[in-house]
This record gives sequence, structure tokens and C-alpha cells, in this order.
Amino acid sequence: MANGDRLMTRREFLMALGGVALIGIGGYPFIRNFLPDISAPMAIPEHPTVQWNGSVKTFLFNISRGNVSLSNGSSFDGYLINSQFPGPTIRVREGDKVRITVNNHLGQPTTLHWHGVNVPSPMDGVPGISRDPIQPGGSFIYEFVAGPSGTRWYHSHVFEMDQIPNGLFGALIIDPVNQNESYPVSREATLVFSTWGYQSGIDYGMQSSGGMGQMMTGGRNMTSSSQGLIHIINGDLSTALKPMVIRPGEKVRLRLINASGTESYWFTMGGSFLVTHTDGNPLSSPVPVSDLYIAPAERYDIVVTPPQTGKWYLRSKMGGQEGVVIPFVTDGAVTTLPTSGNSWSYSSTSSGQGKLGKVNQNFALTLSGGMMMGANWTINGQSYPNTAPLRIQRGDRVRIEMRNMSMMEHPMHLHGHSFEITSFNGRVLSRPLVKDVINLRPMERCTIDLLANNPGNWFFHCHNLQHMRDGLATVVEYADYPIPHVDKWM
Ligand SMILES: [Cu+2]
Repeated sequence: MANGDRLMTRREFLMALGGVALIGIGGYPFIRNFLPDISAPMAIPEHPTVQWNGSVKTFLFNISRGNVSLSNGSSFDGYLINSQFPGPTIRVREGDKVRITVNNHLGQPTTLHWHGVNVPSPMDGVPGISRDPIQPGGSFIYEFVAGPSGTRWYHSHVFEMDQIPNGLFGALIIDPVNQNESYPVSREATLVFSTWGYQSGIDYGMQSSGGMGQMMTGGRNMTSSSQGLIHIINGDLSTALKPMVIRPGEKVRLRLINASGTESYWFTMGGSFLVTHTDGNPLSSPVPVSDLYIAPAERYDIVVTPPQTGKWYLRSKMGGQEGVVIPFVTDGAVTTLPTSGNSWSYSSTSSGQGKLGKVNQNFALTLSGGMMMGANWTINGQSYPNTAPLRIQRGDRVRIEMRNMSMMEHPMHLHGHSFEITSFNGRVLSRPLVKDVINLRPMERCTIDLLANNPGNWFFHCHNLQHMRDGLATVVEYADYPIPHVDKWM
């Protein structure tokens, strides 16, 4: 691995093993080096979405139980949307009003959350924080203006460990308002990765990526995937995928969505490819990479071009993920090889040292738990719902410093906003990435900056569904927002 800042260093590994050494690095010493810049512009727009363009796109979702059959003959009792697993892809244009009528035919409450979309708070689908769930036999109409553009997705936000892996998720693609894609391609495909096997009740978390497997090798080797999970791509095993046929030199966009509740993927394809969007948001210039690590809930748009004549594959190199293989065939002879690239990291777009902008509010969060602390995960020593909410003011620039003091990775997701990753592992990024999930591997740290432009109560949590269930969550709440959140659903 050429890319040092994605993985734990040997020193950090040893410090993590010796509890005493940890005391010496408390208190965020790295942040003292950052003197606020006068007022660097943010990439985050002043308004959470573009204006409504006058058109309304309506969808009807009937949610029910039903059998899901996979191509190898196995099956399970899933959750279906319009009899489909996973749910149908929603594709709209930025500025469209999206109206989704959801009929709950389940024997239990459900809800849908529009991940990465800056919806109004009551449409965000988080029970206890934004509004009550849809009761059995009940209906609800979600309505919001689509935005920002890019690769988004949706999923249930109640009984997540059961409802999401069993089927209540799908892709949500928002095309740019003016149809100007930053990186034009001739074709595109969406690949939604998920895992099945959660409901066994076995806590397999320590085998999960970024967990024990990684720790035992000091983070140098490939991590191993959770045992006993079935890897699913677009609703079936990868062996059911028909190879995509691409001409030499042709550029194809792949929208990669990690919908797994616990697993990260680490993609390679035998040649470099371009990263063009992070969590749906375009980079200022595409980055050629040799491999790409995708944590739960993250999305990356990549542009691939055939690296060789004949058959080739986009695959995960994580141990235990041999089944995560997407086949391609080159229609012709490849004569020019793609340029080389390094491993992707959150610093890939930045050169040199940037400067942190001025903020109105600054929160410091230490993520901890697991291991000897049992099943509980904590933020500043507390598990949700006892974590302290982050109270912010409309219009403020808000910085959240996070440090992962645990031995597992945590893909932290903020609802209702995208944020800038302004520093990562002590380095201020000269070109911050715009994202709504930031994955912190063991002992990693970061700052994220957001603009408080979408009043409401917003869940801020680890998107490893086990960690979220076991307390790694808090709420970002606007001081002037009239509706308090009540945590009766956790
Ligand atoms: Cu986590």
C-alpha cells in the first residue's frame, strides 16, 4: 500500500495496544497547528437544494414481505418494494419535486430515509428525530425537491438491522440541473452492493473489515470480510451478472453504492480508473487510482475504460469477498493502457498543506467503545440516546473534529447536509472533498466543516448498523427549530 494515511501506522498500532500510551495523545494536539484562515470559500452552497423547477415526479411504493430468490437457488424472506429486491431505482432531475407515496403493508412500522439528499427535516425518515414512522397498514407521502445532483440512495431507518439488508434500500440518481455532467461518458451503470445474513443475531462485528482482522496485522494487510455473509450486487449474486461489453477506449461511468450494513469493499480492476464523484458530488478534477476503498453508505462514481483485450473484472481484494466480481468484456483489441494511479484516499485531490477556514462553532467528538467495553459504542463517553446533541445556529459554519479511538472503522454519516472533509489525519486538505459519509479507520482523525443551511433535527451516526444500534450516534439540532426530537424509537 503506497497510501499511508488510509491505514494505521505501526506506531499508532502499538499505541493502541498499550492503553497507557493513549493518554499522551489525547486532547487533539493536532488541531493547535491550524490557525483559522480569514474566510476561505466553502464548496457548500448557501441553500440546501436548487429551486423547484415546476415539475413533479410521482412514485408509488408498496412495501410488503415476500420471498427473495437468488440465482443459486437459495432464498430468504425479504422486504420488498413493489415486489422488488432491492427497491426500484428512482431517477429524477435536480430541481424536480419528488413525491413518493409509501404504503406500509408490513406487520411493523417502517420509514424511508433519502440518503445524501438535502430534504426538509420532516421528510428525513428517522423516527424519534424527524417524525414518527409509518405504522402497519398506514401510508405517508414523502415530498422534497431533488438535490444536490449525483448518486444518492434510500433505505429504511427503523429496525435497520432487519429491514435494510432484507430489502428496504435502493438507488436514487439525481441528474444535474443543466444536464452538464462534469465528465461525459457514453454509458453508465449503477452497482448497488449489499450483504445478507444479519438476522442470525450473531455479533460478527469483530471479524468485520477494519476490525480484528486488520488489527492483528497492524493494518498492513488486506482485512478479512465477515464470515457467513452473502454478497449481493443489484439484488443477486455476482455470478448472475452478464458481462458488460465495452469498446476499447470507451468511457463508462459506474455508480458504486455500498448499501451493506457492515462491510467495506476494496475495488481494483487490473488497470487504473478515474474517481469522479464522492458521495455523488463532483471532484474539481478526476483522480486516476489503482484501487478504491468504499465503506458502508459511501458512494463513488468511477469512469472505467478497458484495461486489456478480452475478459476483465472489477473486483474486491478484501479477504472473504471473492464473490464480489463484476465481469466485463472488451469488444476489440486494447492498444493503449490507462495511466497509472495510486490508492484512493480522502487526501487524493489535495497537494501540499491547505488552510482551515474560520468557523462559528467547533465540536470535538471522540469515538470509542467495542473491545473490552462490551457492545456499547460511545461519542465522548456516552451512548445514544445519552450523547450530547450538537446544537448549531442557522447560517453558521460548523466544524466537527472527530477522532476514532476504537479498533474498528466507523463510517460517520450526517443527515440533511453534505460537508467538506477539511483535514484528515492531521493534514489540512487544500481541496476538501464534499461528502455525507466519512470513514474513520482505527486511530484516524479528521475535521469536517458544514454550513448550517437546512434547519431541523438531523441524525449523525455510524453507518455500520450494529454500531449505530449499539449507541454510536448523536443529533445535530438547530437552535431555532421548533420541534424537539424524542428518542423513543432507539
Ligand atoms: Cu461504527
